[in-house]
Amino acid sequence: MKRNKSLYERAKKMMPGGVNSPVRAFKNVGGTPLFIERGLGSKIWDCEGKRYIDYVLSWGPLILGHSHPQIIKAVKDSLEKGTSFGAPSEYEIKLAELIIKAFPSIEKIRMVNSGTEATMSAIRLARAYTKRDKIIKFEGCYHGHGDSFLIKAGSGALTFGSPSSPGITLGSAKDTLNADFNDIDSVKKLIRKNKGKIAAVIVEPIAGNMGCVIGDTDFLKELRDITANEEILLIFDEVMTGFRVSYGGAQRIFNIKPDLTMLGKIIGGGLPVGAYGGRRDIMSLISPEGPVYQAGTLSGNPIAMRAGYETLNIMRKDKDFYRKLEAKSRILGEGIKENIKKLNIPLNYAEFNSMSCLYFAKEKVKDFKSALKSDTKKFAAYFKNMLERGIYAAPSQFESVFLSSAHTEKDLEITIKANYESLKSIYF
Ligand code: KE4
Repeated sequence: MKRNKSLYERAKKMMPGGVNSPVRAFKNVGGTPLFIERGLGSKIWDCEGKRYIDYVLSWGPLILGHSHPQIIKAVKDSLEKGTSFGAPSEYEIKLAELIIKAFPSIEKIRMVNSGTEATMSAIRLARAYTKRDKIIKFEGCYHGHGDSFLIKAGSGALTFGSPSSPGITLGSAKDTLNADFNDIDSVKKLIRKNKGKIAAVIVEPIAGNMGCVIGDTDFLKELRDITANEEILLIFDEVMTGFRVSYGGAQRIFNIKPDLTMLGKIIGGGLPVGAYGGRRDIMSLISPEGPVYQAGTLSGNPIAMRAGYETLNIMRKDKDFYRKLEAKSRILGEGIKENIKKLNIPLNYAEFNSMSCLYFAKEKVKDFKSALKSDTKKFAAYFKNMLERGIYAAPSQFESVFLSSAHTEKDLEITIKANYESLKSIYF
């Protein structure tokens, strides 16, 4: 039996679905998940020695590619001094300083271990600050697996067609209201019906968990105005977009100042890190400064802080980093759009800087409902075709794919060719 298969059989005996995060199980595309042995630059190798060009990049964190020499060196250096102290260390300050400098809306920040922890903590903080219970999120947006968010969420929850997970009490679900992404009237309606009861609106400014759906500028700006007028906190979930779409995230591009921001992925350089931060008057409520409790054994882990610090530093020092990355992203996008045109097939390619999604849907995807119109069976066939051609993309239609500075023009050429051959074999 092939090694991927035998590992998968063993894994399924030990872990639910044989994985430690559902979307990795290839349930949405079928087949056996690949057990990855190593990564270098834009490539990963599975346990059978097969090489892939990687566009998942650990779901976004590896913007510099796998095993970047400076990151490896820094992590090794940190490792030799110990792995965890459960006490403050200097690199927590150094990483926090870089983030606060890059995000003017963040005056104070707290490091945690995942995006989920960041969003859960931010919501608790918003409720404490406003003394209100309800939150508004958007159908198809994903903010981690906290109870408050698994109500018509995106990412894996959407992939499995289980918009709300069992095990969530009515108590938590009743305080989560769902609006429609890019539809400001749906927000106004909820605010009218819940006057004075809403603590926060949380949004992915660019929704990377129903594929790649860009927030309309007017929608986001109106969201900022309405929440400010109603004394509702505006929370930007930039776990995916932070340091991805620009060094200052989506909020710099849209020039919008949220009250709280969540970060993750890239700020850990591939190690487990999440963070939430924002206005000083709000963050000062967090323990031990204030009464809102939030804690974590491995929060601010020195190795993870060092990996994140080195990652951000490399990007900060290269004034051309994002221009070069986005130029590559445009080459990939133009090539795929050219293929769609040449083959005359009804697909939609959505992109925003170095994140993108090929939708198997006729019309432009602008929200949850239109994302659901995608032909997930055709997507599954496409995913398999690309995998056979050595391209490792996200195993779900409802995820974004990412580019790294390690991807070469040769990688893009191979990918565009594989895209053409795969689409041709599915449609003709
Ligand atoms: P984590 O708890 O997975 O670190 O972060 C949750 C999260 C919060 N906010 C946004 C915008 C996110 O994209 C995520 C996590 N993203 C998914 C991929 N779409 C993680 C992959 C997975 O669940 O295995």
